[in-house]
Parts: sequence; structure tokens; C-alpha cells
Amino acid sequence: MSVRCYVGLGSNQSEPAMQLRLACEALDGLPGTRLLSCSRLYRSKPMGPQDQPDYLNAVALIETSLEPLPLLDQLQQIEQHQGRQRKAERWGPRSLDLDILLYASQQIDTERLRVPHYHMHARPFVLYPLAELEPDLIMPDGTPLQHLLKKCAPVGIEALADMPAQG
Ligand code: A4P
Ligand code: MG
Repeated sequence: MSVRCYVGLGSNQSEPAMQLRLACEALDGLPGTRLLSCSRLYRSKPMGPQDQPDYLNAVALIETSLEPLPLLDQLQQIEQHQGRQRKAERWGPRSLDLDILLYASQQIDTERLRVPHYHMHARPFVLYPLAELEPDLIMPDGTPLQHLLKKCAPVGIEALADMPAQG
């Protein structure tokens, strides 16, 4: 059985727009998975250490038959494949970060995986691209996405063009 899942994409190294486009293609190529849509790209200042480049973020909607943990494994493989290096510094620069934002309407709280993603409620660079894809979304705890948006002004984010075409 397939479920709908929202994935947050972020990059601030090694040509971020290209990283996000390649990541969308990789999502579409995962077993039992297809990409349904992807938001525009959004540029923002880094949250966390400031001595790193601006980020590009987007949100993708996929339909997948992968269970949550196998999906996380696959996302981490895509990150590795696109040159992600995990360093000790928290929230340091990265070529690609893929977060499971929402998995159907499940709430998951395990050591390896927390869904909804723990910081999404207060991050404009997650909430605004998500709203582009599904403005009437209701969070698993019953909170309307529009309610979260009212408490999270679109300050410091700038919507760019659509995902760049291949080539
Ligand atoms: N993990 C738990 N839940 C999840 C989930 N829902 N999706 C665990 C993905 N992973 C999840 O992640 C650390 C561990 O989180 C994983 O091994 C997984 O088991 P990571 O990708 O290795 O490290 P991280 O991303 O640096 O940590 P963290 O705390 O997830 O950071 P965030 O929340 O991803 O934030 N500023 C801007 N402007 N834009 C950004 O995108 N991103 C970050 C990183 C900081 N500043 C930013 C941005
Ligand atoms: Mg992450």
C-alpha cells in the first residue's frame, strides 16, 4: 500500500539548485516510489552557525510503498551519494539534507526517526513550500497548516523560480 509523504530538501554547498534537482530525480527513482510534485526553491539565511552560505530549500511530495525506516535509509543513501559529509558541528553546511517531514498522518517517535520532523512547525523555509503544495493540509495532531503559517511570518525567505530544468 502506498502513502503520501512530504520530504524537506535543503542545501548550501556544491551548487544547491542542482543538488535539489538531482535529489528530486533520485526520489522519483526510489523503489516503490514516485515524485508527485515539488515546490519552488526558497532562499534563506542559515539557521544556526552564520559563517556558512545561504540555503536553498524545497519540499517534495512523494507517493511511496516504503515503510518509514527503509525510506529514511534510502534518503540517507541519496545524501551520501550527493556528497553529504556528517561533521560534529550542529547545523553546519551540507550539500544535501533530506528530512521526512510528514509520513501519511503518522506520528513516529523513535531514536532514529521523529515524524513530523521536530523543527518544522517554526521554520518558514519548510512551512511555505509545504503550503505551496497543499495549503489545506492538516497536521497529524489536527493543527491546520494555515494556523502554523500565521505564527511563522515569511521573514527572511525568498521564493525563487521553479526547479531548474535538466541540462
Ligand atoms: N532523524 C530523526 N527524525 C528525522 C526525520 N523526520 N527525517 C534523525 C530525517 N532524519 C531524522 O540528521 C540527524 C539524524 O536525525 C538522522 O541520523 C536521523 O536518524 P542529519 O541529517 O544527520 O543531521 P542534521 O540535519 O544536521 O540534524 P538535524 O537536527 O536534523 O538538523 P535539521 O533540523 O535538518 O537542520 N538553515 C536554513 N536556512 N535551511 C536549512 O535547511 N537546515 C539545518 C539543519 C540548519 N539550518 C538551516 C537548514
Ligand atoms: Mg536533517
